[in-house]
Amino acid sequence: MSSSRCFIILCSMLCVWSSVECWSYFYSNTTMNWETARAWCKTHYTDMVAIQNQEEIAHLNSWLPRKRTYYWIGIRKINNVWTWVGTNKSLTAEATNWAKDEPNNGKKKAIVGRSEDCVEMYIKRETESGKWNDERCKNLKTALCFSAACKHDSCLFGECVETINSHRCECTPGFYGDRCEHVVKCNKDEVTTPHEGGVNCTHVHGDFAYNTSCRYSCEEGYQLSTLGPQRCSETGNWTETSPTCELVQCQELSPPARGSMECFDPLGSYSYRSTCVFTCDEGYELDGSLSGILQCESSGNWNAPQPSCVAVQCHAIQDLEAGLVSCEDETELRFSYGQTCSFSCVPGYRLVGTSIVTCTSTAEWSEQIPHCEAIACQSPEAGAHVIHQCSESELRPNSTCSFSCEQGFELQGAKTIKCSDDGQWNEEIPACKAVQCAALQEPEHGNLSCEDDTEMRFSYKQVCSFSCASGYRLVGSKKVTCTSAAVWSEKRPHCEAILCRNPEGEPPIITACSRPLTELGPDSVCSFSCEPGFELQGANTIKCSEHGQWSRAKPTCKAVSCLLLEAPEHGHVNCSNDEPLFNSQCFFTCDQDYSLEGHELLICNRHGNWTGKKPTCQAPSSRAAVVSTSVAAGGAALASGLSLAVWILRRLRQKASKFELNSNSDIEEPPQVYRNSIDSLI
Ligand SMILES: *[C@@H]1O[C@H](CO)[C@@H](O)[C@H](O)[C@H]1NC(C)=O
Ligand SMILES: *[C@@H]1O[C@H](CO)[C@@H](O)[C@H](O)[C@H]1NC(C)=O
Ligand SMILES: *[C@@H]1O[C@H](CO)[C@@H](O)[C@H](O)[C@H]1NC(C)=O
Ligand SMILES: *[C@@H]1O[C@H](CO)[C@@H](O)[C@H](O)[C@H]1NC(C)=O
Ligand SMILES: *[C@@H]1O[C@H](CO)[C@@H](O)[C@H](O)[C@H]1NC(C)=O
Ligand SMILES: *[C@@H]1O[C@H](CO)[C@@H](O)[C@H](O)[C@H]1NC(C)=O
Ligand SMILES: *[C@@H]1O[C@H](CO)[C@@H](O)[C@H](O)[C@H]1NC(C)=O
Ligand SMILES: *[C@@H]1O[C@H](CO)[C@@H](O)[C@H](O)[C@H]1NC(C)=O
Ligand SMILES: *[C@H]1O[C@@H](CO)[C@H](O)[C@@H](O)[C@@H]1NC(C)=O
Repeated sequence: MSSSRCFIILCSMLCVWSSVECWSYFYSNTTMNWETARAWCKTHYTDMVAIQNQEEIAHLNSWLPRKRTYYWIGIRKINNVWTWVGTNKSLTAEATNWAKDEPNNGKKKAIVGRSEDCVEMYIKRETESGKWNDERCKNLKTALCFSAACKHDSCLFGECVETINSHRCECTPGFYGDRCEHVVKCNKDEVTTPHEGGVNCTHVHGDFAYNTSCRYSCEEGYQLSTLGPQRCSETGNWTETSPTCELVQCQELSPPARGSMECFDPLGSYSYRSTCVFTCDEGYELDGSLSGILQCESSGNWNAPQPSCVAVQCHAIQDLEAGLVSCEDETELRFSYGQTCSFSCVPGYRLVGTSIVTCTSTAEWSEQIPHCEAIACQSPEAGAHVIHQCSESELRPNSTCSFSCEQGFELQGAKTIKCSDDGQWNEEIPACKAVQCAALQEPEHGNLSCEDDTEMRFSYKQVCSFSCASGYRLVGSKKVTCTSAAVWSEKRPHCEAILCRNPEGEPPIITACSRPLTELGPDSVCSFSCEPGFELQGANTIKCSEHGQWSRAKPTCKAVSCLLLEAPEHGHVNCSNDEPLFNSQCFFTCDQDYSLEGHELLICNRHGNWTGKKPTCQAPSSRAAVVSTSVAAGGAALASGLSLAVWILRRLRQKASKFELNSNSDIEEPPQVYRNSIDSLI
């Protein structure tokens, strides 16, 4: 169909009045499939018809001629969605105009599987005239085209809307006018420049017109009262009233616990440029932050987190060697200011130093940290003569030391001492004392003298000596020594009176002493005599010497005896005793025919002399007896003088054992006169 078949009904009037081009419909004089129909529309006109309202449908139904195959319109199923191909907008429910039971995708015609993706419009049909039906796109139908009235510059700031045989402009908000050529303006005076700030407006469509956007800014430390930009809206109102610049506020601060805070606010409290200085109480210090000064920054933030005051920390205390630390607080704050820790030692150790320390405000402990020291007793200082031995090198509690003494000494005190838990010996350290022998007394009649005259004089190794008064002598050891066994080396001596032995003898000796026989001390004298018939042999007097010895030997008594008489020649003698002792009688007889001349009986007298001369036996003729008797008497006298001469002679010769007396005396006495027939005959 050619463009000449343009129907101008209302359009002609409108077009003239508004001097815009008209919206017109055209249709082909042949049938073709949908694709070809669309291409044909686009080649000769604007596009296939897009049905916009019922009014338009009614217009077409009345205006178009009836065709058996009806008309293709600009709706097609794309991706299963019915879409206006001209605008690529999907078909809305209210805009649909389907015939009854349509779209059915061809089910009624039983061509199952062949999709009916294109739309035809019934024109001048008996029923359902002006309604839509889905059809296969390959079918041949009349193309229904339109020619748009809107050109690209029909509306400046709006959408050109096609109307039947005309068009109109729908202005975008903010614009008005037939061609949307006018822009809405906002009140310029409402844009006020804030104190401490500025404003910068960007004009898109004209000064302070729609979409003019004003950006505000503030000096450092100030912030806008509103956040969003101020824009001129399509109603000509500003979206926002002009903001003000407000001083930046930082978060309010509070003084820290255990500390204080002082702030300097040049602009406002806790505001930009405010400075707060934090200080801590004694014993506390700022935690972590480098400085205690906080400044409010233009960002509204403090330059550092608010510091807190923490207790100063004393250095950590380690457990003691052999000891324990126990702190009041067992948390990690146990070494902080004001905290106390106490110390103890394990058994056997004692604390040296304080038992409790407190962390001071200067972060130092109040006292030096103590240490545990092994409890030890001092090595016992043993005195002289002490031998000791201890159980260990180190004298710990329960260690023992045993003591003994050198020989001759005895322990004074405990034999064993033990180190107590407090490091003291449980007993005094013993000493060794020389053993003591029994105290010595002076002997009776004597004196005692010891080497040492102190009280130690009877101790071990001491020597004491004894002496006796004159006239006494010591019996026993003169010196005694005290031995290690505490006994004296010797028995104690005693003083004994010096006495001479009792010289008294058995009869016939008779003793007479100057003093009683039991008291014959030095210078005592004893003299001796003999009973009759005996004669004393030796010194008759002896003297007791100062040593208790007699000056000479005790004399003896010798029985007096006469010369043994032999029988005379031719005669016999008959003596009463075998020995011619005192009172012995000898009776002489003569042989027959011989006559006795002289005493027939001789008696031994007390001087050892026979009472007469031994008789003779005379032959019957002999008569001279009387004369010889007298001669014999004279001869005896002569013999006495002779023996004296012999003694003198012996003295001269210095030797004559025959005459020595039975005596140890050096006192020479005159020789005794012995009655001996041989001697007498010398
Ligand atoms: C139909 O259109 C063809 C070409 O588009 C044209 O040649 C022909 O004359 C037209 N027929 C009628 C009856 O208008
Ligand atoms: C039409 O619209 C669909 C989705 O709405 C899109 O995928 C497609 O590309 C469009 N076609 C054209 C030619 O703009
Ligand atoms: C406004 O913006 C322009 C360009 O960005 C800039 O040069 C100017 O300084 C701004 N003025 C203010 C007050 O922000
Ligand atoms: C106006 O501004 C708004 C928001 O910036 C934007 O979405 C819109 O497209 C603008 N309109 C015009 C006509 O400039
Ligand atoms: C601004 O907006 C208000 C309320 O939305 C309206 O009453 C007023 O008329 C508008 N002013 C202008 C100039 O359009
Ligand atoms: C010492 O001995 C007693 C008793 O045997 C014991 O209880 C104590 O623990 C000991 N002391 C040490 C320091 O060994
Ligand atoms: C004992 O000794 C003292 C002093 O030496 C002396 O005077 C005294 O006579 C002595 N006694 C005897 C009994 O020896
Ligand atoms: C000696 O005399 C005694 C009496 O005196 C006498 O008995 C004795 O017979 C005499 N002996 C001799 C041998 O004559
Ligand atoms: C014997 O005795 C002594 C003394 O005792 C006389 O001196 C002597 O003369 C006497 N002799 C005789 C023979 O009688």
